[in-house]
Amino acid sequence: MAGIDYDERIPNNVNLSGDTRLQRALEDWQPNFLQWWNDRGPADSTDLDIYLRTAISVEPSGWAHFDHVKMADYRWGIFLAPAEEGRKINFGAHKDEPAWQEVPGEYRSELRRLIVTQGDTEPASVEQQRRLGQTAPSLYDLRNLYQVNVEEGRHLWAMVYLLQAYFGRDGREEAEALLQRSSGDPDKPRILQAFNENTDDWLSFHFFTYFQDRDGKFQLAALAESGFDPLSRSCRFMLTEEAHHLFVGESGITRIVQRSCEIMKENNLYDPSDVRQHGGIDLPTIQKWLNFHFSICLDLFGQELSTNAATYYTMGIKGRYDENKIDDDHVLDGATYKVPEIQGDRIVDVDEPALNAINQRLRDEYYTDSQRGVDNWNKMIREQGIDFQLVLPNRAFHRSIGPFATVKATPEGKIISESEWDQKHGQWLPTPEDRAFVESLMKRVIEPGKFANYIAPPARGINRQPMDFEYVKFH
Ligand code: BYC
Repeated sequence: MAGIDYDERIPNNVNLSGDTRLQRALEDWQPNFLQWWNDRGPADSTDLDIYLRTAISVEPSGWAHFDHVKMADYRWGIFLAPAEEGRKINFGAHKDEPAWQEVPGEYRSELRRLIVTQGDTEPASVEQQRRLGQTAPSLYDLRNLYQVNVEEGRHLWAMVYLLQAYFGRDGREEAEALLQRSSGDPDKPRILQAFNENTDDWLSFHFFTYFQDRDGKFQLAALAESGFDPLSRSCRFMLTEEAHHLFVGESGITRIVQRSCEIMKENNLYDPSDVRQHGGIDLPTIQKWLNFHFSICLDLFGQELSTNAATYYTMGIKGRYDENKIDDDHVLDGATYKVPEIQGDRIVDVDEPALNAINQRLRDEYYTDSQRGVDNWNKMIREQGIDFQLVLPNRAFHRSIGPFATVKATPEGKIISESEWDQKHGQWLPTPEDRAFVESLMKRVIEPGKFANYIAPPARGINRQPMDFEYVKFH
């Protein structure tokens, strides 16, 4: 069942040709998508031949197929993970009832809202990364950027399919609106704030894929628990692609940190900031970027206490991470969860109804998962004998959503006055000078096997290709 029909205008495994109304609606949307990709997708990429991985089957055993593809010929399609026979809803008020194959009428607007919010992030990320190809540090990295971009484009298709197939006229309007909002546009911004930020340099790109795509991992996993089966199946397949994006981020930062350490050792430097004079990105600068990206991503989990999230959970449309592995009643009757609260100038964890703390729980899990890569980077720095450690900032630092949005805090989580913040935030977050410095290093390298000076080569090539493989062919 999982074969994908590439002869169709829209490759799919949802038997699109058996539903002419839907097929027509999607074929109407397709030229607008292609126009959007042209105008706001990867700049100057149309004529490139890129070594891409495409889905040929959704079975875990081999959906990835590698080949050079001309960007202009790339085909986005609609792929759902295979249906699980007899799947049941495993949480909320409908626990143990069969999963829904159609939208339950009374939950329609909440479901639509979740799908629209998820869908909005996908084109947003492509827009944010639009110009990065012009400064890629190698062909290998350029190829990874485009791989990420085409998959985010496909994730947009996945959400548009759900909107058009299950939400009638409203869904068609929402599908159009997904192409009309635009990252950073003051009049029609993207829905979630982190998706309106600039991602203009490759240090930002790698932190984006490490931190922001990790929000994607957790949100998609929570939506994969949904009682609305088509959403669950879409998200399950999207998650398989997300793993590569996280790899790009984690290995990208590893390579930048590694290079920074190498430059210190090659030149007998003791002060990490001296790395700048040798064309590398120094560890304190990397820490500032980390602080920025991590803190804006903490906001992506919503308010610490959220009745929206409680409602989604009770309705059975958005669950918790790994819902099945949690040992409780899955309705959260009388359960509590620790949530941070500001008391004077102190942050105190207090017990709140677990139902209202669903967002907080997911954020906590995200925090723990984010720490793992940081530990690996620190291990590498230590092994080089360098006295510096990267640290995730406290959850109160630089927040715009939830109780911490009303206060200023240091990366260690000490609440400080506005005036102290004004004096010191340049020590913790990128300043215009820091950004100008990092931008000054962003020069395109396209000779096969060569890498910009600030980033080490990867440990191995994509799909076991040699390092000097022509991952992207220019014509
Ligand atoms: N920015 O009750 P709350 C990905 C709004 S990333 C701006 O806590 P809720 C990807 C909120 O909308 C994953 N506004 O909200 C990664 C609400 O508005 P109203 C994306 C925000 O609903 C990289 C109000 O504040 N997927 O896939 O519990 C590349 C009250 O908040 C923000 C999803 O997010 C914010 N950060 O939680 C490509 C999953 N946060 O009602 C792709 C779908 C909150 O007052 N979305 N607000 O008008 C959701 O599950 C929820 O919408 C959220 C928010 C978790 C985001």
